[in-house]
Amino acid sequence: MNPAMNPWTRTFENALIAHVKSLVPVRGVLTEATLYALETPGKRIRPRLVEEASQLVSLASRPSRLLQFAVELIHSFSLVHDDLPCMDDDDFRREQPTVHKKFGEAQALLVGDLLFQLGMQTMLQASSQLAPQDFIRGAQFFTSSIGVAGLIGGQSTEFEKLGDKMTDKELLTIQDQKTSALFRASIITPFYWMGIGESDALFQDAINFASAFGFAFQIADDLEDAEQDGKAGTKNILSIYGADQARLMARTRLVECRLAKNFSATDLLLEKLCEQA
Ligand code: GRG
Repeated sequence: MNPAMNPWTRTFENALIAHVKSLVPVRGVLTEATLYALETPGKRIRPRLVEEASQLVSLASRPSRLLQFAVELIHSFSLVHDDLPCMDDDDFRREQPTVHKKFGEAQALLVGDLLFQLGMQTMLQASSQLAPQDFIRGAQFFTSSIGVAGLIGGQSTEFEKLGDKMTDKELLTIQDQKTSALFRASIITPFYWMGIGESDALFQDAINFASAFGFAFQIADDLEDAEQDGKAGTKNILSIYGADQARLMARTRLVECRLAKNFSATDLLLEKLCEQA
């Protein structure tokens, strides 16, 4: 099943676009290019994880929705910047021309910046509906997942180590920061926003699931890449463990998580890890 086709995803996408239009009244190339980046058909896995984590902890629908928008805006920022010539230099994303191919490099850089700003603004909008202490703890966790120990830091270390002999441990840390950190933010921020912290067993279950999910997601993504363009020589989890062992580890780690069945994306991932067997 293409998750982009399910009704939840369609409703989410319509709501996201309406939300962004309400925040960006000025029309021009920057707005057009930003909407283009958001409208290309993504899987919307992270907001779906927010939705299901919110149900687990009974977070109200308004702050949950705002967090879903925020995480997708941040994810979109990272994709637009990651595609730039100075980064991964990709011409296509989601089978459509990348933002810099369609609108030029300078605008694409600014689109990424704007998506980042909109993500932060949106996350802040949830503050009025939450206890201040809970909001701040969640907001700190959320923003840390983007920063130096999160996706921006992971990307930077990857460039720093490029060409160097990266150790297995370094690679696993980079991938945890680049990929798992935003999944953890999607699942854990609702917990903090409901006043549930580290001392709670459910919180620990959620951390375990989020990290296992990130690990399995990265392996599924690497398997897909290997199938499509067989980037031999690139160090990744497959080159450490071998494809079969990596697939088995990912599946085992995921199904052993107590919360695995609470998140619909688990099945999607297990399906992907099987398809490629
Ligand atoms: C801060 C510039 C910058 C980059 C951060 C997230 C990231 C690092 C780079 C994106 C490229 C990449 C391969 C990241 C690993 C995570 C990943 C596979 C992202 C793609 O996520 P999907 O599959 O994408 O959820 P869709 O298109 O469905 O939204």
